[in-house]
Amino acid sequence: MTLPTVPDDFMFGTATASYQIEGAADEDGRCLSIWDTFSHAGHTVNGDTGDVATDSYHRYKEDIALLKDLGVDSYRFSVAMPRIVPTEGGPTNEKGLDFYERVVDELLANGIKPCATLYHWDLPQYLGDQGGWLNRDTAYRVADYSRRVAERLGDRVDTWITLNEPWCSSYLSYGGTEHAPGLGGGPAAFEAVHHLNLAHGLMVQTLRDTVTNAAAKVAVTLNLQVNRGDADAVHRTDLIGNRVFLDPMLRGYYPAELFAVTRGICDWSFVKDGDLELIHQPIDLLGLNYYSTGRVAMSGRPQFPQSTAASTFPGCSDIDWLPTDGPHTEMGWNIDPDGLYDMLVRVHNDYPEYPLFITENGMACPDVLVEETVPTAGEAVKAVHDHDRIDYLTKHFDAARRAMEAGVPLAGYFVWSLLDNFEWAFGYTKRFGITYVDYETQERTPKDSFKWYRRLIASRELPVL
Ligand code: GCO
Repeated sequence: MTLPTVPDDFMFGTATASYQIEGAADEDGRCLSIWDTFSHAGHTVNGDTGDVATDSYHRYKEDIALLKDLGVDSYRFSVAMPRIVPTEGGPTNEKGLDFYERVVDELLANGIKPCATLYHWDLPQYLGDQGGWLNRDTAYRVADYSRRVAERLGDRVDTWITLNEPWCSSYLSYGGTEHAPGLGGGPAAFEAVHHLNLAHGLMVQTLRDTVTNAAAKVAVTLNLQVNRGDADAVHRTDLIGNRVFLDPMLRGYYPAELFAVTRGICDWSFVKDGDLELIHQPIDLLGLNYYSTGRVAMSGRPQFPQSTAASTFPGCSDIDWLPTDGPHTEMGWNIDPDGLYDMLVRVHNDYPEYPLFITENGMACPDVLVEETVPTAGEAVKAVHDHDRIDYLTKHFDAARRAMEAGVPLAGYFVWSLLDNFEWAFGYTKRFGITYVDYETQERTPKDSFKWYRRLIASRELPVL
C-alpha cells in the first residue's frame, strides 16, 4: 500500500460517550444509571457527576457544527439505555429515541456518518439493582434495548458498536472499585466478562435482524492490554485481558489456558451450553482503543492459592505492575506510539480476517485557556496551545500509518475526544478534548490540536516521521 494518503473510504472521526457529555440527567424521562449512583455517592474526584457535563443534550447542534468545521467523515457517540428503556421491561421512551434521531439526522445533514455505540457503561440502575453484569439476564435486557434503537435508527446509522471496552465494565467495575458499580469482587469479574461477551453476541444478532441499511457495519470496541516486560507476565495479562474477549467473539471459544490459570478462583460454570455460538457472531469491523502501554513482571509470589480479594486483575496476583518509562500524560499514562503499532500488527496477525479501526486515541493535558490579541485582526481571541497533544497525535497517526504499510487493514481513526468531558472517576479534572470546554459557561474553544486535525483531515495524509 502506498501511503501516506489514505483510501477514500478511510474514516477520520472523533468520539464521545453519552454519560460523559450529555448532562440533562433527569430530562425527557431518563432513569438513573449506575454512573449517576456511583458519582453521587462520592466516588469521583471532587464528587463530580455527569448531571450537566458538557450539556450536549441541548448543545448537540453546536457540537455537530464543530464536527462539520473539523471535516470529519464520521462521529462516534453513544446511546444511553436509561433514556430508551427507563423502566424495567417497560415501553420504549420515544422522547429518548427522538433525541438520538435528531443527532443522527443533524449528522447526516452535515455529511457526517453516524457511528453509534450502544453500551458505553451507563447501565440503568434498575439492572444494577439486580446484579448488573453479574446477572445473566442483563445481556438479554441490553439486547432488547438495542433492538429498540435499531428499529428507529437502523435505516440511517453507518456503524454500530455493541460494547465499549468490556475490560473496563467488568474488571474495573466488578473486580476492582474504580468504576461503577465499584463492587470490588475480584474474580467475580469473570462472570461479568462472560455476560458482556454474551450481550455482544446477542446485540450483533439483534442488529443483523433489525437494521435495514444494507451498508451498515457492526463492530465492537475493545481496549487491549499492551504490556511490555517479562514474557510470562505479558502472556498472562494477554490471556486474561485480551483473549478473554477476542477468542470468544472472533473464534467462538475461551482459551483452555484461561481456565487453568484461574483455577481455584473461578469455575466458569456460568458459561452455558450454546453461549459460545451466540457470542461468536460475524462482525464487519473490530474497534480498538489505544492510549498507552504497561510494564509487568512475575513477582515471585506463588500463583496458587490465588486471591479472591478485590482486584482489578483477578488471576494475576503473582504479577507486579512496574513503573513505565516517561514521558507520561496528565493521566500518568506513558506515551508509547510503538505500542499502537505493535497492537495493530499483532491483532491483524492473529485475527487476519477482521478490518480494524481505532475507535479512540488521545491524550489528557493540563490545558490552559488563554486570551490573546491576533496582530492581523487586532481583537482578543481565546486559544489553547496544546502542543503536547499535537505531538502525541502526530506520533500515533504515524504509528497507524506504519501499521497500514505493514499490511494492517485500518478502516478509520477516531480521536478521543471532540470535547473535554466527564472523565469517569477523575470527573472534570482531566481534559482529553481537542475542543476546550469552559464548564462555567459551556463555551467551546477549539484548541490548536483541533486546527492541526482539521488540516490533517483536509489533506487525507497521515504524518511520516
Ligand atoms: C475509556 C473510555 C472513554 C475514556 C477515555 C479516556 O477508554 O475509558 O472509552 O470513555 O474517557 O478512554 O480515558
